[in-house]
Amino acid sequence: FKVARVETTPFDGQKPGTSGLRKKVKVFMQPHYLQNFVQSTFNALGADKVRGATLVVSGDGRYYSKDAIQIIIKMAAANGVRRIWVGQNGLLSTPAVSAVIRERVGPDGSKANGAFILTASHNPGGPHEDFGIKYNMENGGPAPEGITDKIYSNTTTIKEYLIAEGLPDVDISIIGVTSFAGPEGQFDVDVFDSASDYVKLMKSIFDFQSIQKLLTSPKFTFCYDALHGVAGAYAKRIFVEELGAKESSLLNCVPKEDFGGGHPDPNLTYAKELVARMGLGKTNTEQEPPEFGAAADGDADRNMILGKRFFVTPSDSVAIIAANAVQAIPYFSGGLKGVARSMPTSAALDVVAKNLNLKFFEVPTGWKFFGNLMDAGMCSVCGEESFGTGSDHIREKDGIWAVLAWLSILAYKNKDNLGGGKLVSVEDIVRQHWSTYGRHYYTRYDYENVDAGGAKELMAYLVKLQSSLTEVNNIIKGIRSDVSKVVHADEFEYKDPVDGSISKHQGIRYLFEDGSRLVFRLSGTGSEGATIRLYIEQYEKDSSKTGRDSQDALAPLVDVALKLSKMKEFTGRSVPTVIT
Ligand code: VG1
Ligand code: CO
Repeated sequence: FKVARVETTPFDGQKPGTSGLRKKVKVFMQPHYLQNFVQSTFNALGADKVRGATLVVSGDGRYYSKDAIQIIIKMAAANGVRRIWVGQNGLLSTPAVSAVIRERVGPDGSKANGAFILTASHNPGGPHEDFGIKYNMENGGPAPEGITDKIYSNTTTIKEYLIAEGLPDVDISIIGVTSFAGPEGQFDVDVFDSASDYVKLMKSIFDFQSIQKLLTSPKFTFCYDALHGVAGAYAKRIFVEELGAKESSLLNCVPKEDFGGGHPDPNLTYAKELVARMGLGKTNTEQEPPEFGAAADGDADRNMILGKRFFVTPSDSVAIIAANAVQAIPYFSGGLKGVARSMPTSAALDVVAKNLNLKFFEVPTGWKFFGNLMDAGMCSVCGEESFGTGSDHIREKDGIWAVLAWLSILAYKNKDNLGGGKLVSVEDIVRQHWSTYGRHYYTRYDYENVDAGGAKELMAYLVKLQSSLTEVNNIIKGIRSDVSKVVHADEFEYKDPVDGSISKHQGIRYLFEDGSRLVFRLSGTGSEGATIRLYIEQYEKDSSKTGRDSQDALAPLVDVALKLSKMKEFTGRSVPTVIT
């Protein structure tokens, strides 16, 4: 092949958000749009990092992925990349990409230097929905802000990109290496099995035998919903083939370009089928719900954990995993190096860290902030309230890992019960945790796709309000008398303890005297309009009061949050799009 230089002009708005660039497919399909972003990434990395490199290119298989992969292969070849690794059919979950970068050794002994991940995660897919792309580094984690800022600035000045001419499309459905001759030597495209590296890693972390005993016990029933995302490519291999779960326990496990028309977001609103099966929906299933249910998002880095008629909040989930990891998961048997959560995530993990005397960190929203801590050996387990949980086995959150962690805890708690005796359920584990550590009542209100101007004004109003706590408390007193008072308010700012970098404007916090919190943030993953997220939390230490319904318990704080922020006035919405 030959290298062609193609003239181009910048597109507005190619700024990577919380996790890469996400736009409507139609936007991505404009001539040069994807190319500009990819070339801007190569330029941000620098020729010395790109020449001779081995890069992974794959994703959750959403609509436009196959075309995008061919374009990226040709641009990589033209920019002097030595090898491209592609998961079969272009499928690799986000955690699997991270694992492949860190663990896979190519047929010629090569290791990967980075990856383009093609996903818009939990956003819907299809010709009229979203596409996305992000770059991950040599440690397997998302590019840090220093790089994403550089990529963005390159997109505003780009004049040309390089692409291989005369390089045929590569058949990514067939496993094997195809070699091409370029002006600077050989260029290889290596198509490999999407699951095997990831499965191997999971087997090195968990005790598959004890999980298998649980999953095949007649006492235990299991259900996993991939919402037609890429998790399906792993679920069958791991849960059915390795661990002996029944095929019928898999729901929506065939990856589809449009996720079957659904919204591949594992929460109580969008994972309807699973929620109904678990006995949580309004529809009464005649069958007894399974003991355990879980779901994943499009790129399989998120997880929702459910018990029979029981929802585990993600903030509780990470705390419970941290509290049990050393006993239940062989990978952690030597102890935890530390734990971390994102700022809006509830403080349930803080209490565990304090009790177990573990290092603890609070970082801004988005997985990229955990990577530095993990690379420095300061953090083993971390999580976000947004259904993200993971550990230092990779540098992304990991949906299937979280399910295996919960199955490990269940297997451990039931190791003497599977023959006779009552099964310790998901709900038992959570209630036990609350009675030991107290409970953080928690809810998140999302106002999706609101007018961007109104959303900005709301945030500006809240920042301004913070300057007088007296005024804030006067307003609150006028709303309700059964809510404690605000003792501190700020915009969250983070100084990375490893490299000293500072991230500002990471959300507005109102902290109350009794430990309650209200947090307001604008989403950085949407592709249109703005999404406001409101996070509401209240701590209850008294174990006789930890069993309430969370929406009831939080009603006074919700009332305060909505009135204090003038949510309805600014957004025109009287109800949120999603409540979790
Ligand atoms: C959301 C979540 C955040 C998560 C991010 C990426 O970001 O709140 O916790 O890390 O999505 O997850 P935002 O900016 O929209 O609030 V994923 O599964 O979309 O890669
Ligand atoms: Co995701």
